[in-house]
Amino acid sequence: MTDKLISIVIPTYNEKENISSLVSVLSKKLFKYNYEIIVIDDHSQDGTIEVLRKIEKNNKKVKLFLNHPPKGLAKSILLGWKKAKGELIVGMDADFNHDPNIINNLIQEINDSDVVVASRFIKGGGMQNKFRYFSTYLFNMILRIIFAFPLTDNASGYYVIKKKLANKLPLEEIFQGYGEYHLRLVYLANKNNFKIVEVPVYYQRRKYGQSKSNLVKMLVSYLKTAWELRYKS
Ligand SMILES: Nc1nc2c(ncn2[C@@H]2O[C@H](COP(=O)(O)OP(=O)(O)OP(=O)(O)O)[C@@H](O)[C@H]2O)c(=O)[nH]1
Ligand SMILES: [Mg+2]
Repeated sequence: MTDKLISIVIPTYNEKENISSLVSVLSKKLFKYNYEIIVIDDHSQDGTIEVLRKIEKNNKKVKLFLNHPPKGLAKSILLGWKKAKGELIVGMDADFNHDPNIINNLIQEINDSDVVVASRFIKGGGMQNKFRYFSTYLFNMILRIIFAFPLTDNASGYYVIKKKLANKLPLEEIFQGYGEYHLRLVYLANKNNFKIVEVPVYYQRRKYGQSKSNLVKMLVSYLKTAWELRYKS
């Protein structure tokens, strides 16, 4: 698959300290591939946009787009998917939670599957933040047992997907809210009989900057999303 264009889609909000080093790790890892890096920023206030404009000038593979207000993680990612020209889309965070060093493992697995998801909960995976690790593990057990979700890590957010197939899914419905989009994506991909494979990933703590996620809010909206997928879709 090395000849096919791969679009790496990265949403950013206040990631000034992370984005340059992420782009440089990705460039090293992906040198043998045909790729583009699509960054969708949500009008960051910390200078991320200025940093990205400089990167864009020197690196033709990097393309910056600004999300149209209102601000939103999932809708930013959808904008990235729409701008992506690749046959394969890779989704990942900018803060090094999603280890860029294993990106090639994800890309290799897509040869024999439709979707590849990086999982913290299979052999070789894990998470530096042990509280998050155990709470997310428990949450994924509930997703699997009660709501019939397909994966060990349904809320991963680090994935590769074949764009042609992805376009068969109701993308405008999927990409709403915050990280819930990933629950909808894997649930509906499985329901549509896409072949999904998981590869292990070890989540580091974010390198610099602050988390934008609110755990309690996330738990409530993720459970609501799981309920809707299981009983209303
Ligand atoms: N475009 C856009 N990007 C966002 C928004 N919120 C977060 N992001 C980006 O989405 C990614 C994930 O955000 P994080 O704050 O790290 O959230 P998280 O990984 O779920 O939570 P942590 O485990 O606490 O890091 C990062 O690349 C953020 O910069 C948003 O509203 N719009
Ligand atoms: Mg993060």
